[in-house]
Amino acid sequence: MSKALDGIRILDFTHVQSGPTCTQLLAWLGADVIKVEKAGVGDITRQQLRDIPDVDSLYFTMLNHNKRSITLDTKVPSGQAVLEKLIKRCDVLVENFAPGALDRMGFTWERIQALNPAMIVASVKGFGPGPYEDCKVYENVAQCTGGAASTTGFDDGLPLVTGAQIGDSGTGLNLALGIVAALYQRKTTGRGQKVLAAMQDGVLNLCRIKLRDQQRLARDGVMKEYPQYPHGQFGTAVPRAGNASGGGQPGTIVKCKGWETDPNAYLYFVAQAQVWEAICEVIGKPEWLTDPHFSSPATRLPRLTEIFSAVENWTKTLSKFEAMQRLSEHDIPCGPILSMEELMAEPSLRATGTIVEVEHPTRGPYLSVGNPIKMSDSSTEVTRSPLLGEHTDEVLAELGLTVSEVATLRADKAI
Ligand code: CAO
Repeated sequence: MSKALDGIRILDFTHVQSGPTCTQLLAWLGADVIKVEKAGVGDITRQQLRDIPDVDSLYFTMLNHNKRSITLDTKVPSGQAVLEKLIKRCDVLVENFAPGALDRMGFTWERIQALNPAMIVASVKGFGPGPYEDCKVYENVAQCTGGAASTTGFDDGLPLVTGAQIGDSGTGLNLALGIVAALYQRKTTGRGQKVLAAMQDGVLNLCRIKLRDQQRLARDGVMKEYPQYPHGQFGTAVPRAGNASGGGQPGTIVKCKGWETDPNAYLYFVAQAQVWEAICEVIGKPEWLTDPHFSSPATRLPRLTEIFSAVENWTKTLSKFEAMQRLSEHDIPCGPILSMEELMAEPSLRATGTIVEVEHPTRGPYLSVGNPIKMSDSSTEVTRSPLLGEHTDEVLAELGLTVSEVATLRADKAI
């Protein structure tokens, strides 16, 4: 089977998480991704959070599948000459260095354009143009500066970061989309372009419902689906809403059987208006059907605590899976809180390739998250991440380097 991005060559200058997420996705879509790493060092994540001594970490392997790795010191002249050849040969350069690093290396946008006017130069940065554009940024900084932390957690607690890597992986996905769009536009213009995905922008984009709520709060002074209503206080900024639903249907997390000892014996329950009748029947509150205090979504809003407590009295008698089964029979939206341990063991996720087992020469088999995008005419076969510099000779040969040029690179410690 052919792949969507067959024939596209990516010069992958990415490291850590955000950029590698982007280039891994492009590789899964069929692009030839050549990861350039510092000679002798490599992507810093190869060594971070190692679980087996001297073996590439899961952090690295899980973000760099289906790529080739070459080592190259791009600050010495012989290394820079190779980089020039790579720029001429590739379609896209992807990087997520600290701001200005590519320029300091001597590869400005103008120079890259002169070398290859069709090249797309795609970057992840922490911030877009503005007061913070020169700052280095990691995941949680982006979550804090993009609006996620101030709106995550409970009213009486600290701002919280979430385990979902919305700043890094989320921004990597944005960049991948920008690259694919730029490749498409190049078909008509023949020109490359710069693509920028800023982590603050990416997080804010994912927090758009909170910007919606900020404007509702400014207008009305209150938001009736928030846990602060009706007894708590609203300030001027959108408060943390705990586990309240961010949409028009109220929801929360309720305890299930075993919650006293199992930290994940919980279920997300949505009190969807369309199935209110079924909810009342299932949780044993048929009297609410005729009670005017509960008859409409609007009259229910000040009583959400009472409603969810009745739901919980019922869910506490069942395991989260039993509760989901019973609720689903009545089309009541809900979802068990699944741990990583449970997700790892879920057969349907293995069957679809969402979780894959990969064989690695020094690590042995490990699990990874596969391509979340499924295409009928461009399948994904996840292959292991490359060892450091595993493809250096192969790529240099493709670039047509002579034996003496390769010897110079070795003498310069550039590869
Ligand atoms: N050969 C020679 N030098 C190389 C090289 C190579 N192959 N690859 C990288 N380098 C150099 C860079 O040119 C840079 O040199 P200068 O500082 O002299 O310009 C240096 O290595 C370090 O790069 P860096 O500043 O990007 O790395 P860092 O570890 O200090 O910072 C990070 C890491 C992530 C904070 C920073 O890269 C960043 O802010 N990136 C943008 C935002 C981003 O993607 N953050 C998410 C990271 S995932 O959590």
